[in-house]
Amino acid sequence: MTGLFITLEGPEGAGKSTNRDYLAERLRAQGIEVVLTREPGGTLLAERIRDVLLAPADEPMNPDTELLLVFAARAQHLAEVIRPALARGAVVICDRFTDSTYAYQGGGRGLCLERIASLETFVQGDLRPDLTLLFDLPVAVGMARASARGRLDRFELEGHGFFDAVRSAFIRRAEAEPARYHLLDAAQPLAQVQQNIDALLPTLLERARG
Ligand code: T5A
Repeated sequence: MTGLFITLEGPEGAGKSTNRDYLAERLRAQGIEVVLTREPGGTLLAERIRDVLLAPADEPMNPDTELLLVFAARAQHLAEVIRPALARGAVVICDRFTDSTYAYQGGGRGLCLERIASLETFVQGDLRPDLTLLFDLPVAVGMARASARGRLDRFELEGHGFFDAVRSAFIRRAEAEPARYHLLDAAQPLAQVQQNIDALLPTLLERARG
């Protein structure tokens, strides 16, 4: 039995966490087992790596260190949570996954995409998301939402140029793989975004039930 692996991607403040919970509720209401998780994080050890990645620090983090920490957390997360859940047939909904690495470490930091791709294969083998919902919105709108929550993390302290590059990288990936990605306009009111998610439910249920 193999489950369904759904990832939610997009820039800061796009509504991924809000809609991750919404989608999980809708699927659970239909009797589907859903495992909700996030990256970086998802296990005790991976959450400790997340803390290192997100905490602003006096010593600048080398971009290669950042990349390796992201994949170290992912290796733990895959082994402890994602692979076992998929093996028992659950739907895994993950708030960010490797598309974020391509967007932030590749687009934002400018790291070589081939290097990211080789780590992806090393850590994941041939496991890739079945479906990725990309919540797209203008950088300024997302940053305003994220800032309204208060203290900014190490990534959120980056400037607009960084986030423009992140957003463009996500869009390029969605255009390159239209069968896997579903693009959502996350600048719309939440009720409208959730109506658009509801429209996907029949297909998701069909795929989740195999
Ligand atoms: N990272 C991660 C990497 O660099 N490489 C990687 O490989 C990975 C996996 C993680 C950071 O790590 C980096 C990227 C990130 O910088 P995070 O906290 O998981 O950080 O991610 P963030 O994007 O920072 O999380 P946010 O909470 O900021 O964004 P969300 O989850 O997209 O947004 P959400 O749902 O929390 O909503 C934010 C606010 O907006 C409101 C919500 O109510 C909330 O107040 N909102 C809306 N308001 C109006 N209209 C709508 N449509 C709204 N949708 C939500």
